Amino acid sequence: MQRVLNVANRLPVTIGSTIKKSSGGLVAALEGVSNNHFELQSIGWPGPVDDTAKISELKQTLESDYGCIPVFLPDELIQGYYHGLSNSSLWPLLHYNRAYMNYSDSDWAAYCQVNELFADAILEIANDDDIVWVHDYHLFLLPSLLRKHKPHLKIGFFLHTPFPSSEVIRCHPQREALIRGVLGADLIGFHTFGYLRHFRSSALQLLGLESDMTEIQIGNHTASLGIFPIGINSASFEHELRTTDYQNTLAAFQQNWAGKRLVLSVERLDYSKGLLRRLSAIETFLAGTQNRDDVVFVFVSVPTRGEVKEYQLLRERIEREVGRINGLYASVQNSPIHFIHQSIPFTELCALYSMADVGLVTPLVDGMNLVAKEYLACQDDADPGVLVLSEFAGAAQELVNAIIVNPYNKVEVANAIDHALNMSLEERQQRMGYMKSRVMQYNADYWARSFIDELMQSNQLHNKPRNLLDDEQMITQALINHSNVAFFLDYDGTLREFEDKPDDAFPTAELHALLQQLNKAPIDVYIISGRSGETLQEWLGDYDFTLIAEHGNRYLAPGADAWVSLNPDNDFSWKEAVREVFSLYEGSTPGSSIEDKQSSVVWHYRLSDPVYGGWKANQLLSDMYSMLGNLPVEIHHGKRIVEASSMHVNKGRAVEYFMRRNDYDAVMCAGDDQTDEAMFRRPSSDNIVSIKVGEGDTQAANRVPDVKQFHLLLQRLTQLLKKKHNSNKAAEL
Ligand code: GDG
Repeated sequence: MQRVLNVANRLPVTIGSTIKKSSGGLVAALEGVSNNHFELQSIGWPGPVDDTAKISELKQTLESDYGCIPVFLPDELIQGYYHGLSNSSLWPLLHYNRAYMNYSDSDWAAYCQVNELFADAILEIANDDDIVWVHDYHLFLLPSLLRKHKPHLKIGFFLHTPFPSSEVIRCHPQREALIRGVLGADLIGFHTFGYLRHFRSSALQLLGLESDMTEIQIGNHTASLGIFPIGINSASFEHELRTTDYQNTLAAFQQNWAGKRLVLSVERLDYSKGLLRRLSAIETFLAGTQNRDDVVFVFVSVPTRGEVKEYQLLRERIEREVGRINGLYASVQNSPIHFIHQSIPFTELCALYSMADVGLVTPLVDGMNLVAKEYLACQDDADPGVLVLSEFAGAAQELVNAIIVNPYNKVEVANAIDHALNMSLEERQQRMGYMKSRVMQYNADYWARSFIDELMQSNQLHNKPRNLLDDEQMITQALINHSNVAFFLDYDGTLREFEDKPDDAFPTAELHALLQQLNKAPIDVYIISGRSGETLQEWLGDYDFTLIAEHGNRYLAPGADAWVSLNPDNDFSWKEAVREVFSLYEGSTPGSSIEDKQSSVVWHYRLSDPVYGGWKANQLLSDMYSMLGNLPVEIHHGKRIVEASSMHVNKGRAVEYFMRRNDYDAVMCAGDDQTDEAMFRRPSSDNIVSIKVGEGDTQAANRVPDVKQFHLLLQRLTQLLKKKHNSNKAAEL
């Protein structure tokens, strides 16, 4: 049976004088999956342990009796990792609350350390064929930490909260590390398409990655994105509603509130749940109704995160408001708001769900909101209640027959309460039917199974060049055992990292040091770039390299004065028409610019918004394809550029030309973008080594992850070549 290591911040047990299984939504969700299809093992923090002497005994019991692998966390880390970074900086931002974000470097250090501790615990037990499923924002860094040590492990990540707009998540001081961390997963799941879209555009904007709608490529790895709206454990509600305990509780509640209409809200006392706004809407409703003595608003507000200041203040404000509203609108017969600030047993919760005339669920922002679904599951089909649901809960995407409200509009919410309390039986039944059957069908079991199924199928189907960091020997053998060797090296993105402005990407001192080594090595070096001849000559003219400019349009031999054309065609009249179209796009895309080269015209959008820029680039490409007709022009979509260049020119032809002329025994071609693929598209042969630098699909046979690693590879190769050359010379003597 497939083993699934299910990793969440908390283990599904509570440790007190005895160990109790907790009954949270996630635990219940995964129980069904575990029984039927997978062997499930939970990994997480068991909560604070008072008697540290008992840790090893506890570990054994948790493993053998509960299938749980505990990650014990020292007290000093809990504050920073859990109350600090997770709940005081990530939670508020994920819920669009910039003002509540409190960040400190020491919290971040604790968060990193705890993510490492989780990684250690998993790596200790994980086999290559296990699935690891990581849950939620406490463990954003974990997927990449695992991937680093076990590249073939199947890793899934599910985010239970919303993912906000990139304008919000970018406020976090560690935004890049957080997103990079999650991208180590094979599959990243969200409740809604909106969250997926925000995550994708944040990854593009903050990390400068390229992606299509449901996949993000990072280095050699592809992370797939998917939508998996979580469901409830429907079976446990069906079961509970049949118990006598439940029947008795329901009867007692009905007697207690006889003759009253009940409006129910259930949640953790959290600012994202919109309690204060709801109280204000209730006040508006009470002020406008004739029958206020007939209605009771029951608030079940479970205490949460009492260690965080914002939650303490919120609780005080809510208690004050409840007191004030009750003072204003209570009568001898009724007190309108019944505020319960504690967790209630599951049976009581079900009885409340079942008897409530209205489920009032009005979060300001909520990943999904299971309460809305649980309320529906407990409703009687013959005489159902009405769900009033915030448009900002993920659940609103699915529960479209609820009365959908804007929780910030107190008059709208007050009217919705009134509408719900006065709705006809026929309309209530109509609305309830579809929603309830959906909630019962697309339940937690369905959710977990569909996520795991997709994760199992998420295969890295892309062309997989060999990672040179894993195996360098093959190429060193191919290159050093020959005497007549040439390196064809692209410049931007291969020898030099990108800069926002192309002119700033001149060779650094570190690159010059490397080029000097290359200059002394017993090889012919070609710098083959899309840049103009002038720029290449200015930056690299002092070396004994052949400079090939404008994607192979012309070259300058070492020590020569004049550039030589490789282009058999001298008609560039097409450039004018192309420039005209490009300038329309320059005008309508802020941050973009046009570069005019001898044999090509380039539209750069490196400084534009990546999503908008990418969209305009696609438009430009389709305009160009329809405009070019029989013109001798080729269009390339490179890294944040669209380039129109002469058809008779490409890097592959230039390499071909020099290989034929100089009859090389072995050749290395290295590059990073689409224009370099022309060099890689050559018949494969043992002594032609093609290397893609960085991410993205390629026809190259090898890959190194980035410019830095490529530099290191070049250093090692030149040393080996020099050594070999010297020993050959010594042998000749
Ligand atoms: C996060 C996301 C997403 C509440 N009071 C009592 C009680 N509960 C149970 C409910 C429900 C759960 O707690 C609350 O789940 P929600 O989904 O409403 O909200 P979060 O806790 O914020 O959960 C959320 C969820 O993760 C799943 O992905 O939907 O958006 O924020 O199951 O029944 N249970 C009992 N007594 C109570 O007093 N027994």
